[in-house]
Amino acid sequence: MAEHTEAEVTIEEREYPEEIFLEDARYQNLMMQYRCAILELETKFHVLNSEFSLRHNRNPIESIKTRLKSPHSIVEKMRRKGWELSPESIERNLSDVAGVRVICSFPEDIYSLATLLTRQDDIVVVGIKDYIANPKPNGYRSLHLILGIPIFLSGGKKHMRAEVQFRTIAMDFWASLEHKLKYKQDIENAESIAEELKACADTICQVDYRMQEIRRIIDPGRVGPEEDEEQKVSESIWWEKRAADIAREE
Ligand code: 0O2
Repeated sequence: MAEHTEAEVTIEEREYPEEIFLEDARYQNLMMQYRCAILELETKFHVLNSEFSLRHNRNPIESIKTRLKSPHSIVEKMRRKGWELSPESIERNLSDVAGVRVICSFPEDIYSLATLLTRQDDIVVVGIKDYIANPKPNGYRSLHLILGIPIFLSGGKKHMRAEVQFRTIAMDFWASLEHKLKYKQDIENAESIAEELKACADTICQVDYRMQEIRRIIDPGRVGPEEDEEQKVSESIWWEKRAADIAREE
């Protein structure tokens, strides 16, 4: 086990342990590295969006939201999980300090983008949670990837873990409202509201796929339908295989 410095021993006893992120250069360095991973990912998505828009004559990405987990949330999660608080432990245990949310126009864009991104040879796929193929019981849908992203520092290359969430506009609309409602603890009829939210999620999902069908009819894009279908089939097979490989490695 790594030796504890004086700062790490006392930090657990502090009233506001998150202050260590302002005081200790090692924490500042770690957060800087996560910020770099976010920048690298953002650039990769901008490049993919530009290329996709040239090839298919439309932008698959509606918007990109990024967030660096706050020191307060990091400390809270490390405590909740019973993990020691140190820069090494944060890096080893947390996958969501760097977060990127990619909002796509249509469900098929999610898989196309995720495939194109994870095929890049400098990216390591650490984990996949496909809540679109397997929605959560409450109706939550998104594709989550945990990735190792290379960042290039003066001392050399290093991979940082980051969480990427892919959603359609409709899935994001539902998740944002559901997230807000979660914090309203004093709701009456919580059970029927949960059922209603689940029904909304299912309706939203149907609308997503109906809109996708409409788009295919009115705007097949520059790529011919046969080529498009062929590419989609090979992507879904590749995706299934990749998820199975990752699960086996875990
Ligand atoms: P924030 O502020 O969005 O980051 P873990 O992160 O490992 O402790 P878990 O459940 O294994 O927890 O991770 P998972 O399933 O990948 O989900 C993590 C994130 O997905 C959440 O982050 C949310 O952003 C989103 N998410 C997952 N489930 C739901 C859901 O039911 N509703 C909504 N609205 N969002 C969800 P955080 O940590 O909650 O916060």
